[in-house]
Amino acid sequence: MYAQLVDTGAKRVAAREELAPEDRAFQDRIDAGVKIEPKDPMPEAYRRTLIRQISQHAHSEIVGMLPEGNWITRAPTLKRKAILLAKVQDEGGHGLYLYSAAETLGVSRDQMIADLHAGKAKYSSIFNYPTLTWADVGCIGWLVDGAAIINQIPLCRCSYGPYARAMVRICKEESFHQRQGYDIMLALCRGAPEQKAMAQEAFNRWWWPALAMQGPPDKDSVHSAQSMAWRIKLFSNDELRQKWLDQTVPQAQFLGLEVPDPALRWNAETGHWEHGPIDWEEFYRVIKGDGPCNRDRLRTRVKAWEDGAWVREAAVAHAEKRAARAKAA
Ligand code: FAQ
Repeated sequence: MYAQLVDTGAKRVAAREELAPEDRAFQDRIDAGVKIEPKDPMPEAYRRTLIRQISQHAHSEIVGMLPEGNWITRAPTLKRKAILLAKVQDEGGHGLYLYSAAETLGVSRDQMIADLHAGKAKYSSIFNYPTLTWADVGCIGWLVDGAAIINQIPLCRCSYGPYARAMVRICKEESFHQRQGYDIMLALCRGAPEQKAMAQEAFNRWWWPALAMQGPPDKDSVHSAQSMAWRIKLFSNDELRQKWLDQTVPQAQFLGLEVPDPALRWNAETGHWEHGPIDWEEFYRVIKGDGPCNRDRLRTRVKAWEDGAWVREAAVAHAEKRAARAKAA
């Protein structure tokens, strides 16, 4: 269902002396910490890498509305419902900022959405898992938004100006999201034994997909080296995963939840937690379109797009009428 790796033209990181003079000048600007803006000259592969990453990030935010959206009508209290509504709406907003940031690179929003719907563009693996109980909403906020913040705080300092600026506001909102998820888990873990059991059961299902969502291990990450040279990525996938693990294990312990990894251990020498083997076969299956909910997620997005056609047409007609009226006046 999914296309294979998008060819950005960057197969390996070229040594400085191999670069054409204009690419060397570009790399010098990156190395000096200069932000690249839309009208600045940039290598075609840099532009394509950013379009790939930013559009996939935008798609993740939009598709990411679906698992939690599933619980808006069933949130346990009015307060939880109001919070969840606001959170899901924030994710939609993040998608829109990110589509705008990607548009500055010369790709149209319609094209990006067409690529998503055709299965050519990816979105985060994590949103292909189902939300079976209310505790899943807690786990998404706590674990998934927690992982997203760790990935996204460094992106506020990435080399491409519009992406970095979009990330600043997004990160502020994500930190509220993470806390609301943890608050749900706290309420469940301090509640009745059935609630605690529900929290543990959801945690067991989300743990491994959340650990994998920072991307393949560094040795298999095809884009990391070049993206780090261009300061699109400031940390590697494994570095981000480690930060998430070190942050999350003590939080799970505070909740009284058991991490579903018999090999999990604290390494006193390194001062880091270590996890057991991740099932990368499952990860690749999911990102190629064969996860538990991939088909359902895409079907829902395509239907929403088709059902909304009349709204887009009406908005265009309205804008044209206003422009014609303004011209006549
Ligand atoms: N899922 O060479 P790398 C959120 C793909 S937002 C699917 O390591 P890269 C907020 C990758 O695209 C979550 N595909 O790639 C929220 C590439 O395939 P391609 C999204 C994945 O780009 C919370 C291939 O594997 N965040 O959660 C995944 O250097 C709650 C090889 O991988 C972002 O997008 C994956 N997990 O590093 C919303 C952040 N991992 O493109 C709602 C920005 C890897 O060649 C509710 N993105 N792949 O076909 C990034 O930082 C990077 O793109 C990575 C991947 C780290 C995701």
